Amino acid sequence: MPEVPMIPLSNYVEYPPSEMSLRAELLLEEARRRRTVRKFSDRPVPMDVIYNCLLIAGTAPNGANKQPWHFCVVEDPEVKKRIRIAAEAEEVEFYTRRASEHWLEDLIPFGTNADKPYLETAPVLLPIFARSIEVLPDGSKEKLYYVQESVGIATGMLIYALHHAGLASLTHTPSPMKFLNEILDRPSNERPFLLLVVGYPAEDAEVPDIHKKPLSEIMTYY
Ligand code: IYR
Repeated sequence: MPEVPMIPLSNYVEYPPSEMSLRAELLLEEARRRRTVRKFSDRPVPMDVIYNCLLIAGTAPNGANKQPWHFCVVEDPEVKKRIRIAAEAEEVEFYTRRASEHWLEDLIPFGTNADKPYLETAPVLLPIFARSIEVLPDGSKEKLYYVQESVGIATGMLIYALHHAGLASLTHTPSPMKFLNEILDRPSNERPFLLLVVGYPAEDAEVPDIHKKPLSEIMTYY
């Protein structure tokens, strides 16, 4: 094995068990306050918050540290409008033809339909791309590893960072999302992963009355 340069793990912080318990409890409380929002205010958000949250997402563990993600930040109303028009066209197809009866039934509690006004109302759209192939400066191509997992973890961290900072978000996944490459001029080795809608909730925002499973249903202890 070749010798590789390593540095000491210097930033790790250990908390006494009682403090650890409290930190986990407080974080759970905060996590339970997070709700996906579908009605946004048009109030602008502090952009430094968005940029720091993206940097937090960029700290995600990922395959061979290739960091196979790219985040677009869309504030331009014209670009938002183009995204809305293209997304709604896909959603009309989804709701009228592509989705199975079963899928449409499962969506009833959420009250969703093909109208996506929030794609224009919300102050910031964050289209997230996954880079499955790296194009090197000499034009040669390299396959990347665990791309879905890596970008999924980064996106989860982004959603939580935004929530922690006090912003609401919506994970929007029109399918297919190829139109994002065209509108945002992203290269073909980047695949649209998810479109995160970000802002303050509208004053009259409502959320579905849904609940998360208890530990006994999501965990098995051995
Ligand atoms: N992409 C569609 C449909 C949709 C699908 C699932 I699964 C959801 O959890 C919510 C919506 C839409 O955004 O309406």
